[in-house]
Amino acid sequence: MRSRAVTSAGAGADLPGLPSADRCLVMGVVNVTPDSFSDGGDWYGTDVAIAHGLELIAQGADIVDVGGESTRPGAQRVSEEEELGRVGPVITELVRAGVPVSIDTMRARVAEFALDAGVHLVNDVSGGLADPQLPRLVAAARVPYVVVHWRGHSQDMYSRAVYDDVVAEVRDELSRRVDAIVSEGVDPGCIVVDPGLGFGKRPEHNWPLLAGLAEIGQLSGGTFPVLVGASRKRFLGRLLAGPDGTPRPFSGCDGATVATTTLAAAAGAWCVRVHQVRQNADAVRVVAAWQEATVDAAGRP
Ligand code: PMM
Repeated sequence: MRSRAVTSAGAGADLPGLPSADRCLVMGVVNVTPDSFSDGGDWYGTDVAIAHGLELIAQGADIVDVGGESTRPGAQRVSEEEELGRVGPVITELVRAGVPVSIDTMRARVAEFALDAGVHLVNDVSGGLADPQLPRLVAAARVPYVVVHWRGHSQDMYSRAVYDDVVAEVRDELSRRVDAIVSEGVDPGCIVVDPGLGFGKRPEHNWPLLAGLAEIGQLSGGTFPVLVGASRKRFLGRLLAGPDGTPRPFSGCDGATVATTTLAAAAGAWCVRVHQVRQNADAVRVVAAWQEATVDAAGRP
């Protein structure tokens, strides 16, 4: 399939050390935690986590995101030692197996271990706010860095979920974070931005952000690739609530996740972060074929 130009939300962007494709990439999630929102406990153990990471690659993931700390609303933090003990052996083995690995952490020490082990990307859901040492470490390692919009830790994230214009505010706050991170030495060409769906956002805040993805990547310093993490999040369960208002459990939200992947890919997102890889990997390929046919149709006399 011929390559497309980089879009307003960064699809097709080449980031150092990561796979590049003429479509939206798929990041498969391995949460090595007992308490993550949708898969807590499923991959909580070194061997099951490694096997799951390899399985996600077999299903079509381009990158595997390994995390050892739950960020579900209300979650308490785990110690650094605990987090390292959960992710360390999993990262080491997946890197050894040749998997493009992302470390999902807010801690410099965990990122440092992961970078020494050879991870390809640092995914910091606090956008450099939780641990000020983290951006400098990423700058020295020269790896891609996902800067997520964040207003504080999960224990009380909803108290900060107040917006007049959520898209403009998320974009402005991300812009300030990107400026700060670049001033710490991170190469702008390594930065990916993420609106942080569900992080300090109520269900109604996530929809304008999904609809405004192209804007999210347009920051003061230029155009940045956009990562979207909508997979199985509560706002989907709320949308699909039963007649009595009970939210649909996450296990019934995979179809809705594929729909968000399709929309994000069509809007030009660089990558989607998902728990169920196969269907989402199919969806990004459908969007790429559709986009190519759209370009061809536009060129017809
Ligand atoms: N969401 C979660 C964890 N890590 N990383 C990025 N970049 N973007 C996200 O939206 C994101 C993330 C929480 O999801 P989970 O605990 O259900 O996997």
